[in-house]
Amino acid sequence: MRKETRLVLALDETDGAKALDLAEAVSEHIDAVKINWPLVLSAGPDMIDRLAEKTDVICDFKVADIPNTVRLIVGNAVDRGASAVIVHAFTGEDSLTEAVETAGGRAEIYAVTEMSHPGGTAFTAPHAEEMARMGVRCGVAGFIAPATRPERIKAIRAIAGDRRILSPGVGAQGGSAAAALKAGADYAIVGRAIYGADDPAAAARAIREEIDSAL
Ligand code: NUP
Repeated sequence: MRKETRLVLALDETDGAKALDLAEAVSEHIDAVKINWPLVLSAGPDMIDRLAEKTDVICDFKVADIPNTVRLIVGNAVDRGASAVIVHAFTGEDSLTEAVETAGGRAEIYAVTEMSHPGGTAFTAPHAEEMARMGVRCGVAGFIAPATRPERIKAIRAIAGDRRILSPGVGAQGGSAAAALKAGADYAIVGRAIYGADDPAAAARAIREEIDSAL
């Protein structure tokens, strides 16, 4: 995954044709597209293949399962062309290791340490550092840490070393891309603030400029 604009589009638009148009419209402002269940369930898993022809695709499936099922999900996403898959870390070392081994050299695995919404403070935050240390042992490419709590990005950065940190929670959830990057994130993940804007390309450009000025 390239690291130029430091912006990842969270493409939770559920209309497949609109999603493809959106990805195209903002392509010069983003390093990758992250897709999640809303798009895949409404427009089909073929969206992975189609988007992967144009850009790096991160499959945000937040895989949380036993190792065998993790292998089946991650393998399917990577075979379709995903550059990265997001998995939950709380499932433990065996599931996380299975994800990393299944992706092999073909794709990256990012582990969720702490979720960005208010509920993320209840169960994920108290164990985030522990999960990040486990992720490092398992060989993940990086972590998902909350732009809504930049001080928590700092805490994960202290453990992650040079692994990558991707931060959702910008815009609609109240976080700022600049603050997330200053706290140690490598990329800001932004959904509604871009795809819900009247002019998504202009919205993406504005966030990208905010990121540039923070670096
Ligand atoms: O902790 C997380 N928070 C979060 O918002 C982990 C995530 N993967 N996400 C995802 O990022 C969420 O599911 C959505 O796809 C995107 C944020 O979208 P938005 O709030 O910018 O619209």
